[in-house]
Amino acid sequence: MDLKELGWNDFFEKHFNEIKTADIQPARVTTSQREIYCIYGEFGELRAELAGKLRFDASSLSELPVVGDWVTVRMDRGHGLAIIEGILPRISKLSRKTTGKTTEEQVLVANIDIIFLVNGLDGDYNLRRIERYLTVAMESNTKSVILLNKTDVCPDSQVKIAEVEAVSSGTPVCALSAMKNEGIEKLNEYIIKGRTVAFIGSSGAGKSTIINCLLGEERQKVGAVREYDDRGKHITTHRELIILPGGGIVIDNPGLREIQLWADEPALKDAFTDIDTFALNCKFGDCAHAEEPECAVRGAIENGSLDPKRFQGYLKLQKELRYLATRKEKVKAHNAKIVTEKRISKAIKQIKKHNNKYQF
Ligand SMILES: Nc1nc2c(ncn2[C@@H]2O[C@H](COP(=O)(O)OP(=O)(O)OP(=O)(O)O)[C@@H](O)[C@H]2O)c(=O)[nH]1
Ligand SMILES: [Mg+2]
Ligand SMILES: [Zn+2]
Repeated sequence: MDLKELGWNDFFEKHFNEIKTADIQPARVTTSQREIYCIYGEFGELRAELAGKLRFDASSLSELPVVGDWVTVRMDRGHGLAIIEGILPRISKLSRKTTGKTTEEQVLVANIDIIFLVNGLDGDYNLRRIERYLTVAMESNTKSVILLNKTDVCPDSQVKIAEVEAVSSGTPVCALSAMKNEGIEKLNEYIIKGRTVAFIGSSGAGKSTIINCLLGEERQKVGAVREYDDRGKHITTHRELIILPGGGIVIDNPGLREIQLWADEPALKDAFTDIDTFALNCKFGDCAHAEEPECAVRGAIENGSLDPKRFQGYLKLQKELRYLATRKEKVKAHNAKIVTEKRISKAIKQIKKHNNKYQF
């Protein structure tokens, strides 16, 4: 397989050339399940495992390969396996905070060119959730498109499109019906040979159905949503990178139960450009838009230019991001300690090895 068709470009080439040796080659991760990977390279498709050193040296989850990563591999011909020795730097990544109490980054997918934020126009429709997804996507160094799927079950899709455009901060909005195969052609503008599109959204929004439309076959399993609330049943269970017949690359993702933010405050500003613009006219540069006099953001709410629910949503995300920032600082200090300990243990091992060598 030609690497360019898999998304290889000058950026990866440059980094690969810096570490190139005769027995390693680049490959792209297409699936990853419990540390068993599937990779594509010039050799075709192979199963791969992590080299012990890569796992040992990783100081966090985000340093392990994910779907979309370009990795360097060595062939273990005896076992018909490839061994992943390293990860090439990522051009982009889409991350969330891991679920649960730990403050750790979970990279969902790497090296993506576009994110399709997929929403159903049925019971899945939720403006506040779209704003949350947008904030996550703004952090990723990637362009996004908001897809509003299931126009066939929505009598007022034009109204919904306008509502979403009003909160999308310039991110394009595309309405379609995957079931009726209507509007799919609008996606061709973004699906380009050698470029990678990640599909993100809640379960049941129709990610796999859209991918099947693009593939022209029922490759991805799809499943009905619950009748009483239109929620999906988590039919897709693992991420997968798929090459379309026309050459575009898509990544199907399992529906996200929750997407906790892993972002910094500039991402919030990018997702709420209107509030950021109103704030320029607040009397105080550091206005929190609470009790301060001459607050242009509160003024915008009063004169109807800003929906108070949108502002409440913004404040909630801002609070979450600020809390995350303080947690991140603590974790950073803790991780630095672990790295130092690992270095010391490595140095001790080397000294012991050296001493053994010269013992008679
Ligand atoms: N009415 C209607 N139903 C659709 C449309 N697209 C998908 N569906 C249905 O929505 C349900 C969920 O579709 P999936 O493609 O499995 O959704 P998903 O986003 O991949 O869900 P997970 O894999 O669970 O994350 C299925 O019953 C689909 O047939 C559409 O355009 N209109
Ligand atoms: Mg699916
Ligand atoms: Zn203000």
